Amino acid sequence: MKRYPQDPAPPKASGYFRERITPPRMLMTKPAPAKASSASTEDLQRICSQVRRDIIRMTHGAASGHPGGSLGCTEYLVALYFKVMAHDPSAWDMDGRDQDLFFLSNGHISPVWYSVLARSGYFPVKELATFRKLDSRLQGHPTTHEGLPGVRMASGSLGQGLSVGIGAALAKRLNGDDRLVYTLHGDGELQEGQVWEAAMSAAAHRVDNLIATVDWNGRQIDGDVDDVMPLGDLPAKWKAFGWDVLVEDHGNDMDRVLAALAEAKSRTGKGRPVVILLRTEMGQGVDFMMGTHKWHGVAPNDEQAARALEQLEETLGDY
Ligand SMILES: Cc1ncc(C[n+]2csc(CCOP(=O)(O)OP(=O)(O)O)c2C)c(N)n1
Ligand SMILES: [Mg+2]
Repeated sequence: MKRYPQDPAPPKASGYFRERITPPRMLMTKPAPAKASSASTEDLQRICSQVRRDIIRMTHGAASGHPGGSLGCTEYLVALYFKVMAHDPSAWDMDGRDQDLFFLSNGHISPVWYSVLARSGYFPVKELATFRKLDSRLQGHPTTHEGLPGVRMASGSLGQGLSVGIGAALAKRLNGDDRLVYTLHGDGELQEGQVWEAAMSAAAHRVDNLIATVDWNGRQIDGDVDDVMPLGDLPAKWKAFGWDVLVEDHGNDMDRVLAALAEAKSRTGKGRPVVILLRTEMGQGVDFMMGTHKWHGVAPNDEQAARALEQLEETLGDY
């Protein structure tokens, strides 16, 4: 259409969109907040035992997968999903507004995450039997393509979870949503450069509604982290990148994990992102899987699975 100088100017794009933008979330009625649970330490330890059984049975059933890091991160994930996070599995959606969010960046430890998701009500526990099977929603590394409730990003490729977590935390800030974002990373994963770009940006943008945790087990896929590519003074590094740093040396002690998460939470909202450097033991709970990197990504055979299960009490019923 031909335009003449006396015609009123067309609306600017910014004005056009401003008129149609949804009202800010903070002006809407908030749904009932998702509640954190009141589970006792003993309850949580019993859940850990069952989750460890699931990890052994899933990797054994698939004859592949990553039991080592999964066993080491069990206390952290059980604490998070069964006690600390405010979340409602029955109201799960991708946005997770008004809920605490979790992103697993070291996606190879999917067995522990899938078990915790199922056991906390995101999908049927019996679906754990499909781990790593064709057409299963429980792929070896989580993806969003399968539509598995609880999974909001793909994480087979290491190094991306912090970037995604920061984006989610900024979105929460924009939406007036005061819930927190939690992320988990492997220590070997920290060798990926994107992590440090993300760390820098979180400090620059004062992303203080995010709690990142590093599974500081000292092991990675084919050796000890110190032998493959040492991380140096890790607490000093995170501090230098502008983060509030917490070191917890007992990442497989439920009370200590709970205390670390509570302390981290108390440090949110103060202008800096928070990181917990959590010392864990790869293979924790199964004697012959501890003290080595060798169980990073090896499934137990029949005899090994039986020996492992003898060490882990069945507390909630096997799937
Ligand atoms: C970008 C990228 N590089 C390499 C790999 C291959 N890889 C999978 S797990 C792993 C080791 C990661 O070590 P860590 O994060 O410490 O995990 P842990 O062995 O402690 O479970 C590597 C290098 C990958 N998945 N993605
Ligand atoms: Mg590691």
